[in-house]
Amino acid sequence: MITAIVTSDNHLGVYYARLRPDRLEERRRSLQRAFERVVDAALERRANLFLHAGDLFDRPDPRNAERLFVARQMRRLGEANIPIFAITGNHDSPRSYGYDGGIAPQEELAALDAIHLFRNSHEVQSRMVEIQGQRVCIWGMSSDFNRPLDVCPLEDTVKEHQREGDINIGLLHYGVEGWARADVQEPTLSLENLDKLQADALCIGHLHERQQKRLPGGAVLLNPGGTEHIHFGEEKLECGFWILSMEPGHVEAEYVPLPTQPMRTLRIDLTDWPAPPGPLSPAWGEGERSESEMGLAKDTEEDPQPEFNSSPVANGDSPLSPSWGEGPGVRAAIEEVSDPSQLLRVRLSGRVPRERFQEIDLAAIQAEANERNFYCQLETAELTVYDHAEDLLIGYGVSFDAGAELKHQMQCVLENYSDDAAEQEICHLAGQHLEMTYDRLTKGAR
Ligand SMILES: [Mn+2]
Repeated sequence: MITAIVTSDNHLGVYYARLRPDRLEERRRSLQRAFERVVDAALERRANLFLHAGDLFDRPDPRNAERLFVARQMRRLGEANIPIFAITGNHDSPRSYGYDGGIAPQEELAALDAIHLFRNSHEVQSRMVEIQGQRVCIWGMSSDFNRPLDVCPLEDTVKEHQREGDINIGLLHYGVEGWARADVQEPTLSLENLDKLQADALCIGHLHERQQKRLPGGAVLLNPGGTEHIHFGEEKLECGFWILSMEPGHVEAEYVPLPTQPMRTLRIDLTDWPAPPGPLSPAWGEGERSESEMGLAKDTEEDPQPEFNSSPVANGDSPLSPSWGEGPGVRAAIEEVSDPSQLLRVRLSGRVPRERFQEIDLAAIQAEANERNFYCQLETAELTVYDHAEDLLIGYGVSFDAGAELKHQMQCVLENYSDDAAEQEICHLAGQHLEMTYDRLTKGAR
């Protein structure tokens, strides 16, 4: 029996914005450890082949730390006489000829004869090796995501392809018809062309969900998926690698799962959360928050608590409510799911009036959640902010025009603060001055 270890999508060196530098290093180390476990398995099981289906690195120009790590792992395999065959994926292929001289990071290892790289991205290249008296043909084609989206990347090369060897194994890195998401626009391999290749096993990287399928011609189609969760949204996917056991006319695949760092997405819809105080209501912006404002006290005569699911539309007379930005609401929800070893994504969504949105201290929530977790990414892209007075849609997320926002706030103050003409005039002048100062200070910066 000939055995091969199949892995892909290790994404070594991946970067996370806003992850503390020491934790970023730790995270990158755990991605390395996942790949190291695959190499460990190859050594323990005395595999005959180590097959890599692309995206070993997260970038075409990995850091020296990742290059050194990979060199050491390849050396371990080399010392155990396990040959390595690899292709590049969309992440570790330069997207243009100018970028890094158009050279993939795997070329360095290939130049030192540590791996065999199928570097060509427009036709399948093959290599024959003899293992246990069998002629094993391994072929591959590196990925090129600049290809036309509507043509299977194998369309031209499949016509020339001849089956060779007693056992025939292919390496590719693209989405696969039926497995790829319909809404993602990228070149996709057709099952028809894959079947025409007459392989015994087809190892295809790229999609991070592990898959296995048998084609009509008998080939085993394998997608290893990742060896760690790379991006949020992948937390439910298994991580691991495949072990192929092959003899002529017979292929079996065993999936080996790998442990992962906890990852989670928490969705908080703010639409029906308790209403905020109306504009310029007594407690607005005043000193310390009382217990009742924090939502901790029972209802009182003069300060009744709104229902938890009360209307999000507030008016000037609305009662005081828990300040959900600062108070127990969002923070409690995050605290409940927090775990010091976890990568947490918090997705705020829903329709929220402007005043309530301004109450949320996003930076403070982000900072606290980052303390309670290994990492927290706070997202507001699904949050719709509107002006409840005009029911006017202001924007999505947090990227407003600060100048326009300032003017709108001044307008609100003018309308609500006082009926006295002299006071109104003072407010108006103050507003004009503020506006001019803002424009002067941000001139050229916008
Ligand atoms: Mn990929």
